[in-house]
Amino acid sequence: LELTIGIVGATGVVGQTAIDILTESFTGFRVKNLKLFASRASVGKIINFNNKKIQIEDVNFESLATCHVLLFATDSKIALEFIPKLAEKGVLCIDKSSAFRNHTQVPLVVPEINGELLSKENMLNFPVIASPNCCTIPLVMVLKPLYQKFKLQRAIVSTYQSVSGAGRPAMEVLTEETKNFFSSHDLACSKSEIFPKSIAFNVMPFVAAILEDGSTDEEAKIVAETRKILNNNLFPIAATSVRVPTFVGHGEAVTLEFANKVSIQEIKAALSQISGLCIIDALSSKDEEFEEFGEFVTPREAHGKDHVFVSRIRQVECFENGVSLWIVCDNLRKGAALNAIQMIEECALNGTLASLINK
Ligand code: 2RA
Repeated sequence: LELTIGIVGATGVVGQTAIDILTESFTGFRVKNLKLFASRASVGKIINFNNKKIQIEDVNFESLATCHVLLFATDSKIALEFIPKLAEKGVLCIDKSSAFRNHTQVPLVVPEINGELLSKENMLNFPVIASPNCCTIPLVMVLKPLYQKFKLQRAIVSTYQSVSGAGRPAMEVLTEETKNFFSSHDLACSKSEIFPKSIAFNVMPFVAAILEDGSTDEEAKIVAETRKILNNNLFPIAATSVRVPTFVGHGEAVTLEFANKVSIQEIKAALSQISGLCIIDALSSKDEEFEEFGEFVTPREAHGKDHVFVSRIRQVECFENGVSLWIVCDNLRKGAALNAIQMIEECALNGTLASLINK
């Protein structure tokens, strides 16, 4: 399929990662035209894509409606304003914001886990797909197969989220605060435009806003989205989201409780069936690409990679059948842009896009 693809929010870190990924080749579709949309400050800027120069346009309905597929890497406000009208025109809209994630008619998709939701029957009426939060994506790639196979009863998650999750300005804050420390040895814990306290040489149990029940917005998203993807609105899960001074790559420490005893070998066997997921520990055999990772993977090593990596799988005694593990992935790639682009691939291969185009 030859597609005109648009990226809304093209100058942000997720938008730029999507542009980079789209230079690669895919099964089922080819990018015939790429259209880039961003806020007024970036309009007219030129971006190179596959030896073509593309000028950034403002976010306007007429031009958006000429695309076959749109990837929204914007805030919820823009997504809510444009997506319903574009979907009505038959444009496949993939939304990276949280605007539609809890919408009952909109599938929340990680293609390796529940890509079957992107069937023609599901998508033709309202062609909108939500991509989960950057912590939910790697988490459900581990949880869903274990939930289906071994009666997973409970999950406790602590995240270690890099600053790129809060966008490029947050990466600049970390750089500036780090430089200031080395030039003035100033360790005052001061507020910035992005973070309520210093992020350099610090960690913050505070991602996004605090809600009435004392949890944060990010924690509530991880809980609600995981439950939606597991198809169990009551699944017992607790999340603590922590911002750490790393640039790219989110880590998650996860403890699970199963109804029955499950061996580490059984867990590894179940996870090794999931494409895009890679177990790295001292005992599992590794393909050559990941040999240098040794016994565990860190966010810096995951940066630029497409896989979700799982390390440190071990039995723990806090529950009768408890298992703990460590997950890491590139939050801008599989946690955001790559997950969205894999949905285009899925919709090209399963005939959804062809039906939308011929509608
Ligand atoms: C963060 N999860 O890391 C958010 C980005 N969507 O801040």
